[in-house]
Amino acid sequence: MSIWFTEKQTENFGITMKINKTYVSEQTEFQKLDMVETEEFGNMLILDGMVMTTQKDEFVYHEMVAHVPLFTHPNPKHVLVVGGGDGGVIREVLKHPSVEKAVLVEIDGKVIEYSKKYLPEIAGDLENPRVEVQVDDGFMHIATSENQYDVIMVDSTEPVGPAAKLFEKGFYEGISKALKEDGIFVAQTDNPWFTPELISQVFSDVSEIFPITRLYTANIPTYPSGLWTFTIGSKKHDPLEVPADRFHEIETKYWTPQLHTAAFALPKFVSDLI
Ligand code: AG3
Repeated sequence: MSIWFTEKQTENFGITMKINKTYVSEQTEFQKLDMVETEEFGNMLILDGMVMTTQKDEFVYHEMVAHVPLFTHPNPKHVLVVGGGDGGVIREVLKHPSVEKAVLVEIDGKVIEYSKKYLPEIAGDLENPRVEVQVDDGFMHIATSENQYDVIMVDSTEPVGPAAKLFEKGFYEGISKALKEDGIFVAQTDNPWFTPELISQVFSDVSEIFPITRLYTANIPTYPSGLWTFTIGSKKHDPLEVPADRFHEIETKYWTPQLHTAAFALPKFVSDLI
């Protein structure tokens, strides 16, 4: 008998994977956390029934969250990751030698603990001396930071449960305050097939606060619809005007200098949302 996991991505549609082993299945202080081994995608972290990351396709999301804003900024030194307790974004951030300090503020310490144990190639860099890990509420961290960061990355879950307030306009206002005068932020903003209104809403909120607002996409097979979006808000630097010589050598599996720009070319039904 084999065991299958389904994430119901909408009321009527889901993704199903064969599970070889369940390592963890527990209710943390904040959410339901499952860590499993899948046959097709390796070990996988699930929060509140939603796929967060898998060993096989994690590189797409983590590279695209980190490298697009970090190459857009001419000299990112001080970086904040909100959420992202699996450590994947941090691993990519550390590939940029200009980054002196990367702060990770994750609300759920259990995500960090189990990622270190079952997703070591994703979480391995959380111990790096350039990284400061805080188990804390990212919303509060933002609300109490001023003029501190060059780049902020919001690596949240979906706008339900603990992450709901990370999709509100007030949060983006806080981010703007927490950023330095030429700061940039990026947030994962779900997919255009099942949550088009969310993309439109976030884009419109962010563009009321940041002079440069852009949407880009990446292909992530285990996320709803596979077509994932990211929204950038920037005070000064435009991700579409990065001088070619800024792209230094970096080891990646998805991101390339060509893709940095190409990711902003949107299908018509997606550009119609913004
Ligand atoms: N954070 C965004 C995951 C959203 C996936 N949504 C879903 N499966 N319904 C990913 C965390 C990776 N560091």
